[in-house]
Amino acid sequence: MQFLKRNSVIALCACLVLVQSCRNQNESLPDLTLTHEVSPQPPRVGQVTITLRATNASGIPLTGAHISLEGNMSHAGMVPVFAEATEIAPGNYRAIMELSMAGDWIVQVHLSLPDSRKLDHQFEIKGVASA
Ligand SMILES: [Cu+2]
Repeated sequence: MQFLKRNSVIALCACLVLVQSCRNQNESLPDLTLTHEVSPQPPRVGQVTITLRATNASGIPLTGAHISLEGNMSHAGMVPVFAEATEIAPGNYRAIMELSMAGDWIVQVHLSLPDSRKLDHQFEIKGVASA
C-alpha cells in the first residue's frame, strides 16, 4: 500500500511537469489554432495564395486579427519577401506572396489579435518549382 502511494505521487509529478512544459510552449496563445493552405499545388515560382484560418479551441473563428507574413528560403543570401493578409471571411485570412526562386521556402506568420495577444507561427513551402 505504501509502495502504491509513492508510485502515484511520482506519476502526479510527471503529469505536472508535462502540463507545465506544454503551457510554456503556447504561453502567449493557448487557445488558438492556425491552419494554412497554399495554392497552387504544387507551388511554382511567382504568386502563391496563402489562406490562413484562425480559430479558438472550440472552433470559433478569430476575427479582426492582423497577420503579416515573411518568406525566406532555406539557404542563405536571399532577400526575404513580405506579404500582408486580409480577412476574406470571419477567421479566414488571405495573402499573396511572391516567391522569387525555386526551392524550399519557410514562411513565418506574425499574428496579432485585437486584444493584442500575439502568435508567431512557421510553416514550409517545399519544392517550389521554377515557373
Ligand atoms: Cu533562393
